[in-house]
Amino acid sequence: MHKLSLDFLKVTEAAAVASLPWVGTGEKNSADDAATTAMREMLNQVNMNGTVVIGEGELDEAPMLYIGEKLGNGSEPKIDIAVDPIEGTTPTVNGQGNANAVIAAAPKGTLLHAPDMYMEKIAVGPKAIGKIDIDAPLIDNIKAVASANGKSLSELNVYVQDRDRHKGYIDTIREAGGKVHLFSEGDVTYSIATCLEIGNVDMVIGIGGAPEGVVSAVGIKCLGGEMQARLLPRNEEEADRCRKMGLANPETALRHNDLVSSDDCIFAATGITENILLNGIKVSPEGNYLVNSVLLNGEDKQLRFIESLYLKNRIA
Ligand code: VTB
Ligand code: MG
Ligand code: MG
Repeated sequence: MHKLSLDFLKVTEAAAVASLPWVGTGEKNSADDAATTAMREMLNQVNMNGTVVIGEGELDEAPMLYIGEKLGNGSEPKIDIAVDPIEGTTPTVNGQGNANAVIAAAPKGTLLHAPDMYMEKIAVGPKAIGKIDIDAPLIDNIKAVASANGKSLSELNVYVQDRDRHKGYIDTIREAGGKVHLFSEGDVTYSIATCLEIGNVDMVIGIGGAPEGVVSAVGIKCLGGEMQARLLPRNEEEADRCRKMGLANPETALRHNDLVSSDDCIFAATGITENILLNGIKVSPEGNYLVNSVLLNGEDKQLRFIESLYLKNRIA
């Protein structure tokens, strides 16, 4: 499986390069279409029997990279794929930072199949594995992570997406003396950062997209951190969609292994616009693109930052 790493790198690079013309245009649909088309084209060239398990939507609502779509040339291995061609469409089309093209893959049957809905998530780095419990009160988790990371509560840096729905979390963290860092978009990047020595991210907590949750869980698995989650169906219809995907109790706690159960997994991300993990694509005066990516796999657990130069006359 890890032998396909470079193929997945090309997939996220293609999606990011295809997004670039849409940076700052305000055209969300066009940006997503361009990235999705490019990602799908590349995925179909990979030697694999792939199935989208986390995609751009369900069969009836997404024309490409929908859940259940078969990808690749059909040869072994059989792979589950989670995609987000643009993780951060809003910042992309608003010309702001925090957008990446991301993908995660793992052997068939080892990734959570989840609809596109909200999910509560906790992500921590390697020092805090075994210390979090999504069923426990947030205050207990904060204290456990501070202690595992060798910090006092006042030294703890918790990253939370800037949304009204997170007021309760923010108040609890601050009342406990912890530092809250609000970010506007892109919880995958911050979740991965919990495992790296950048930004001093001790913990990410909050409610975001379930697709982004599964993609993050793979990246964190590759880096030896931990993630736990809980799907949050907002009505019976959403709960039904979960059940149809095999989740008998949609609101049950999802431990890291429920999100991704194999170590033989791959995570790739390419920067579209600047973020704490990656530089955005830079265009040289000659029109060449400098493209930055991160490539992780759960087998050798190495972290690879890869810089590619897309020459002007080779850019589609
Ligand atoms: C979340 C988060 C993503 O969009 O899905 C968010 O996980 C959507 O939240 O990283 P809102 O509905 O509150 O806007 C991202 O930030 C970007 O896709
Ligand atoms: Mg997206
Ligand atoms: Mg997204």
